[in-house]
Amino acid sequence: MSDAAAKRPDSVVGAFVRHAGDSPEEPCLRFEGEDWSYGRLREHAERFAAALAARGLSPGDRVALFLGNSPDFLAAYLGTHLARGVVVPVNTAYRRGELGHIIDDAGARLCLTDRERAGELEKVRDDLSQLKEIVQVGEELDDFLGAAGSYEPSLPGGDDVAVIAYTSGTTGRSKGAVLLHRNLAANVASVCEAWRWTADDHLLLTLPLFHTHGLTVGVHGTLFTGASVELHRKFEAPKVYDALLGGPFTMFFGVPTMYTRLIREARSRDERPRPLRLYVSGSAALSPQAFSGFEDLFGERILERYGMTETGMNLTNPYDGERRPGTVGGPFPRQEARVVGIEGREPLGAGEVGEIEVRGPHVFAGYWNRPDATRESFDGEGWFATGDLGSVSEDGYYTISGRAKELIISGGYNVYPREVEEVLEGCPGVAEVAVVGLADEDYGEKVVAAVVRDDPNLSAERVADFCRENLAGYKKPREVVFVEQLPRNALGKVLKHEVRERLEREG
Ligand code: MLC
Ligand code: AMP
Repeated sequence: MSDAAAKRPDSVVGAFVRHAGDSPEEPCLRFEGEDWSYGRLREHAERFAAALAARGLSPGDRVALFLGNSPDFLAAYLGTHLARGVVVPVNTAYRRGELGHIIDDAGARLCLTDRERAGELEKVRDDLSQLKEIVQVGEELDDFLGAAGSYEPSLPGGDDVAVIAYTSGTTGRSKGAVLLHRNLAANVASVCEAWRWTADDHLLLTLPLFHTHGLTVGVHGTLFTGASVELHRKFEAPKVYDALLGGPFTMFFGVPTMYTRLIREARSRDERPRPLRLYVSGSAALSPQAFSGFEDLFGERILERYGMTETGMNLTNPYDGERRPGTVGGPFPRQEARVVGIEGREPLGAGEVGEIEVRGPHVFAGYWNRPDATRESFDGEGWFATGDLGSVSEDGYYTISGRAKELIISGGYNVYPREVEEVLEGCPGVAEVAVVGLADEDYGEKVVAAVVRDDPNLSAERVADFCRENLAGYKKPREVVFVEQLPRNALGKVLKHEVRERLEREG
């Protein structure tokens, strides 16, 4: 191992504690006008750790975080790690079925939530036998922290589980990706090196913290380097534009929808923000039009990169070299990627389209309690099959051209058609349903359902509402089209491409 590698901390929380010890007064976080130094955030995190310990949390026990972006989220995240626990972040849009499954599957014993989300959690609480306690931010959290005794926090080891992050599943329920502290530390070290992230950086972060992009890139990079972040509850284009006009930021990270909305915002304004050091896009494909539209208005070439929950960041356009629109660049330092044939799994040459595989210290340890799914995703030599289709150019730029998995990405959120279909099949009046993704100007792709109804009075609104009651809002079909029948092959399988073509023609 090189000297540099040997000095790299094997956990993000370890790096955070070191910065907080060396420079407790340095700014770490700004949230709704309030400043949090490294020392203050560490103190809050340690109190959370102590409170968990007082409740009998043992190393490896799971703590679910079902709350919006806030300093409490960060303190609970770091505090759980300081108590040697495992964090299970939960998408705040999830409804009872999705929420209950994750908390139950992970066996979380405590869940931190906020006022907006607590009601949804209450609906499933009785079914969650392993969940001992729900703590709501505010008075309840104050009491929880107040009951903590003295506690000497200890840092987790690199091989300890840090996070179980749930990814939507192609069939049935979502699976928990088990990420070790050393996976996360290795990935963030590579990201910081590739993007020249230093303690002088100040990030504007409006992504949700419960997903990879906001958490393991935005937050981890900040804490790993000893930099600072201004965190917003959510992305709102006018507010972000104002912040960019006035703020001392060096970086902004977003999904393509955020960039297309910022372009629209810029077109309605006379003033332009001064250049930042780095704008990064990921989680879904950035269109070449958005890339050039942004460059025209903001004077900067967005750096596009490619990642996923199981691996963190995999491929990146170069910081110094050419940022090529429509591509996601090449592997981060110390990580590998290749394209293989879908059937034979043989490595393919430049320009040939196959499935992208990745390998390296950043790749997760496997799916929680799903040895079958873990086995299916890895070959015997550590290569992880991403499920994304693509090719690599002679000079090493990867292009994502499709998906081996049937997946819709709407505004950076993943929606598996099967999950929506399963819910809609339970909607009274629905006989058959096929869900597909169609192009959408704002969200990139949108969820559309073709429905065969056996109740002629069933309305499109009712179908969407039924979905909304049972699934996160972003999974709800934006359009519902009633059809006489679904096209099927000789084996009775629905021909999705025909459904899509028909809906495109009629849309
Ligand atoms: C919200 N809504 C969406 C939506 N987001 N509908 C479709 N697609 C989406 N992405 C719906 C809500 O359910 C609600 O409808 C209505 O829109 C208004 O809600 P909102 O919160 O005001 O939404 P909006 O401003 O449109 O949000 C857009 C967005 C947000 C882009 C700001 O979706 C977002 O923050 N996306 C980021 C996702 C992300 O972090 N992905 C990273 C995954 S990690 P109703 O009817 O319910 O009221 C990953 C790996 C990697 O992919 O490489 O990074
Ligand atoms: P998730 O499982 O939520 O982490 O989503 C990961 C998926 O997002 C990947 O498997 C890709 O399909 C997609 N993705 C991430 N970044 C990009 C990108 N830059 N271009 C296209 N797709 C992307």
